[in-house]
Amino acid sequence: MPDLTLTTFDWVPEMPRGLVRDLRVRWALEEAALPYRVASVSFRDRGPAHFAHQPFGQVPWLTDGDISIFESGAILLHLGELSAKLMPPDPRGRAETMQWVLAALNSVEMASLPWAILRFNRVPDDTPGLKQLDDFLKLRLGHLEPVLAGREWLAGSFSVADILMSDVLRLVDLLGGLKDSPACADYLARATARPAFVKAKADQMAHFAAADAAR
Ligand SMILES: N[C@@H](CCC(=O)N[C@@H](CS)C(=O)NCC(=O)O)C(=O)O
Repeated sequence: MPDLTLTTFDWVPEMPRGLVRDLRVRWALEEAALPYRVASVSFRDRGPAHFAHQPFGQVPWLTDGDISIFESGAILLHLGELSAKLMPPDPRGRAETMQWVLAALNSVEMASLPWAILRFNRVPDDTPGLKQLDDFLKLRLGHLEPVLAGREWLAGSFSVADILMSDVLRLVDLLGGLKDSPACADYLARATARPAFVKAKADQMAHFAAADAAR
């Protein structure tokens, strides 16, 4: 049995609650019914022990015994090796899952995150670069749309690739970016209706609410 501890911040402001990326890891752990603990690290004071696990001073990271892994994509691939509910064990299924994990992070999130930062900050429509970022994201979503219209999940059965892709799309949707992408929106609705997502999100909200109560 693996010995899994997920580390996230002890507290964050209201805004990112429900979006902090420990949710991706919680979701995968809940899907696979793997037992795990949640540990906290200070949001305000990030010391050398934090940077030793996550060189950018961010969260999440996961320890599995004496192995420590940062980057949500790498953590989910590690968990995929532990459960067929997260990654099909056959070579074709593994390859498909891995390619979609990378596509979620390196093709879609790479376009969506800079867009989201500007949209979240409600910059004026004539902000230099905004139109290029809008167009870049639309291009990516336009290519994802027929893929998701033709299948329920990215790599055959539900996998860590779907956790990453739908979590990337969740932020786009919150900022109004899926209005012209009905298949992406339906996929996101399917993914976030899963009991494991619902529990993971509720657990993250409760974790930060408990920190408020303790302050
Ligand atoms: N590429 C990293 C990004 C991690 C990340 O952005 N973490 C955020 C929380 S969701 C964070 O720690 N933000 C605080 C900061 O950057 O100082 C991953 O996917 O794990």
